[in-house]
Amino acid sequence: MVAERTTLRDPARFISYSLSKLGDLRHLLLARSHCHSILARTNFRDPFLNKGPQATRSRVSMAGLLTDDALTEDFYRLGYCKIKGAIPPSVIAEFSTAIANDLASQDPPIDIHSPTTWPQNNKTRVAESAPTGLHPFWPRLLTAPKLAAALDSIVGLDRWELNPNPVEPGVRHWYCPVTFPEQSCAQPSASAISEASSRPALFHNCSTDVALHGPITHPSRWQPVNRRRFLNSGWHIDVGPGFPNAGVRTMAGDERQGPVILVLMSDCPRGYGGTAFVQGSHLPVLSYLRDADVASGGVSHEDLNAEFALRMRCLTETGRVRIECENPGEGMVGVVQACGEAGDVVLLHPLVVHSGTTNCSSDVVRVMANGMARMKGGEGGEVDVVLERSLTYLGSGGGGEALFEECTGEDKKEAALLKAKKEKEKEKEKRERVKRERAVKKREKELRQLS
Ligand SMILES: O=C(O)CCC(=O)C(=O)O
Repeated sequence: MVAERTTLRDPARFISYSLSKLGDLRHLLLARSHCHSILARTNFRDPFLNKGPQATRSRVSMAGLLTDDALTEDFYRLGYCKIKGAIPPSVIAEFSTAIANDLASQDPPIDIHSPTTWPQNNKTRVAESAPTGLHPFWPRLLTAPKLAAALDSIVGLDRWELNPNPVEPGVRHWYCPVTFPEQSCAQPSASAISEASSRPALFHNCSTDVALHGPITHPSRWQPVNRRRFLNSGWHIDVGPGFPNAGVRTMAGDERQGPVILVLMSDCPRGYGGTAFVQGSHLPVLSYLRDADVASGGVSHEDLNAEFALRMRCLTETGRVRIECENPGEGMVGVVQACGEAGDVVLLHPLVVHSGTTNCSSDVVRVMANGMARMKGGEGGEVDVVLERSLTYLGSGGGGEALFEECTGEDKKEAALLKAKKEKEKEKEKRERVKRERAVKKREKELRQLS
């Protein structure tokens, strides 16, 4: 009775309650979320979860760290938040040793401290490790208090859990991409890597950075790339451990698709290979997912991913993706990088579009542990809290608005034209280089004959 009286005093809960009598839980949640998303624009605080857009309270604690409320606000509005010093140094040290030992046992073995053993070709820039659940650091990693407090605030008390990797081969909950410096990968064929690294740089840097005119390996010139350094091909949304690519995503969510957890295992300043993400991109993805859910009961993960990879390609190839930009301007999207110190954690919204990047340091290997929180069902059996809460942030201006636009035929045409133009320019540069090299050789030969 008390619960019902409380419900009746609150409009959002009243709608929920009434619709619940109709029975369809998924559509009930959507209806309530629509209601919240209207109220969100008037700075509504969600009484159900006691959270929502807010700007009045201090964002910083006495210790100078972001409060859990501020982290939650960043997570839902921008699509990410950073928890400084979340993982104790001793855990980082043990986890790092496990990764190093794992790489040393691979074929060919990689010694993380010895550049001559690092990948020596320009095909892949990343080695992968996934230490098994046998290591003793797992419980301390998975119960780290700052991380737990942030997840309690973002997802809700008792609505998430973290799992270690399995002891035997199986679905891994964590994997660690180890990204080697571009320059070291360049050995022994400098020309091969400069060719690979100079794939058309179509991104705009926000700052008027002089280093833009410097070498492509300068840290300010980092770029989002896939494993094989193809620019613009690494953008994706995480599928979640064990969730099939062809599986259908809906607004009901899935326990395998909670917040993405990036643990920085090495210090990662700007340009040192940190994950790149599109600020605010979770909101257009969410809106697409909601529409697909209403129209046809959801969308497969691979189709969702392909749709937003294509939108990123269109935006990039029409010059509307800006690097290191929190306020990219109308019609543009801003890309930011997960930077920080070993032990910091960056939490990404499960729908954020993100990518690996080039490691432009001269000799620092980027080590990161990438996991995902598992969602736990609530009393009514519903799994997802994050998607539902995110709906209240639609229209809150977190950035990424340009991603709401589908690629138009014109965009696609323009992108194709730009691509063709770039390729022509590259061909021309190559022809001129060959011509210059031939001229030098000819001259050298003449000089040799003269002497
Ligand atoms: O290497 C990175 O920073 C990105 C990794 C990533 O996004 C992924 O594998 O899902």
